[in-house]
Amino acid sequence: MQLIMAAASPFARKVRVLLRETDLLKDVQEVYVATSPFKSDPTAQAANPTGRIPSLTRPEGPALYDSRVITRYLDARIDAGLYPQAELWDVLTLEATGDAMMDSAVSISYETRLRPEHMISADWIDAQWSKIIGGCDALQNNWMPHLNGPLTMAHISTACALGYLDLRHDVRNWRQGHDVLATWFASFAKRDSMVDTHFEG
Ligand SMILES: N[C@@H](CCC(=O)N[C@@H](CS)C(=O)NCC(=O)O)C(=O)O
Repeated sequence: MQLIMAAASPFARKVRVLLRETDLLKDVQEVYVATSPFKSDPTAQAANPTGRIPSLTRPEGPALYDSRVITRYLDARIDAGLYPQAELWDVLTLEATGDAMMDSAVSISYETRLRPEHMISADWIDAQWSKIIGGCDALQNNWMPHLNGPLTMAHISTACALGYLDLRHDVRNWRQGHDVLATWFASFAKRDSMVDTHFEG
């Protein structure tokens, strides 16, 4: 199998952390591409008609895409236990929370990095950032017992979202008012899977 990905993508990082937390890295080749909303990479486009990454080629059918589909598929392949039945709806909601924070964070990156300066909307950026802070609030106020429990995709999605905030939006300081979440992340970020997928660029 091939994972079509970029090192900076938080969505791709979810899958890459999963591969390292399970025994699946040996079965998946990581294929680096450079893609953007304005210019899709041909390999990314061939695997996913919308040109987005990550996508996963697999032997038994067409490529899979959307990180949540890929992580669910890989988990099911080896019964990795990252979506425990007893907590399934909590895990899925938490994974969705991390993904939504990534959506907003990536959208701020596109707004600031890809648009001509005179077209950048400060209101749009502020609105997206308030969604991210809403996610941090909810994680810290409601979900720490889960995040302090056995590893699930909720942990991985949360950590990849926070890691991306550090990568691209460090100056906005998501840690302010989120000390408990920040302490959790400092510890989780030391895992080999996170260190191995850490990107600065
Ligand atoms: N919901 C998707 C989001 C994927 C996504 O937005 N990926 C970005 C990179 S971080 C992308 O491919 N952007 C290029 C584009 O939008 O064409 C997922 O979870 O995989």
